[in-house]
Amino acid sequence: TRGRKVVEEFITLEQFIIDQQERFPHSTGAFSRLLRDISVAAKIVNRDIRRAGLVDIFGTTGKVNIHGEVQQKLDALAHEEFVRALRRGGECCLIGSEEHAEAIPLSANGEGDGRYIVLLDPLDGSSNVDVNVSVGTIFSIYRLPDEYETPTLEAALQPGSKQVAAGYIVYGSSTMLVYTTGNGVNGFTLDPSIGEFILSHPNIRIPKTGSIYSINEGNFNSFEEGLKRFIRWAQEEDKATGRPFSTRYIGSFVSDFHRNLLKGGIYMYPATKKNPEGKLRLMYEANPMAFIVEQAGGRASDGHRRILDIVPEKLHQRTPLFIGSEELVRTVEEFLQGKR
Ligand code: P6P
Repeated sequence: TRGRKVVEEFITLEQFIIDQQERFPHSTGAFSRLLRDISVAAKIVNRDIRRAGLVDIFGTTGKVNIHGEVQQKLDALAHEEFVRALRRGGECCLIGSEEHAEAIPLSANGEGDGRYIVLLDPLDGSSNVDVNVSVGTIFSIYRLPDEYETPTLEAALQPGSKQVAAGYIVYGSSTMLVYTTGNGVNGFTLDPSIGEFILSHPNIRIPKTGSIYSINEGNFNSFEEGLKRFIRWAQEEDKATGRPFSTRYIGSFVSDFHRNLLKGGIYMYPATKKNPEGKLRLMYEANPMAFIVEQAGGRASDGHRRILDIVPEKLHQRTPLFIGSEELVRTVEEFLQGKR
């Protein structure tokens, strides 16, 4: 240590994945390689986002995605980077992406033996990039059920309870990758000087309650009565329950979710006049975050049903979403179900 800074012990994501794999002696390593492929794509997208202001990748492609939303160039770039990384890695046989109307089979005509399905929101909240607000990627991973020889959309439409892993990358003041495989939730921060994700938030637990709520109150008039009552309740003075709550709404789900996961709080995107089914998509927004929040001790519902129990019918179907600290989600459910 003569004159040299003693490097703190740190664990890279790669090392963490290998350590986790050793808990499953029969594992072939395919899942570990899939997670690595995702982390490589995340680093590439991170690079693209960090330089967005410098090269012409702002603005839109002029195309609209299947939801009628103008596709930002970075949306398309992020989608392509993840598809390329997953195709190159060979462990994924089918991708469902917000940016693509149909599911994308990767092992065309049966070649390749990838047995994992990845659902993806390549860049959620991308309209925030050109105003320098954090955005994120969300991913959800299923196994191709044994009864399927080749991957089909039907094989992808599994309830969230069947996910083998879920995670997100938040491209914020630092870039973090947070994921679960059903053994708790762990967060890794990218050290750009060495290009490695370093374990920075081991075993994340969401506080049982909190005093932050995230919702677009511009839609207040179209909220159902129970939700209006919850919001009025949240704004009453009651020191014992930390009220009045604070609202924090960034307009970027991954960022709002990540802050609430660490500090406690609830994110709500209910049915509104403009989005009568809610705005968030079940397969690649609500399900992965519901898996993560439950693994961290929180709760996620559509106001009546557990998100992970919803049996999907369409790749891009939407759902109302109430997600975060267990007590806050239970409270809003009581208001929505007329019990308060
Ligand atoms: P609104 C971004 O488009 C997004 O899908 C989420 O990231 C965000 O929380 C929400 O929509 C914002 O929607 O209707 O409040 O602008």
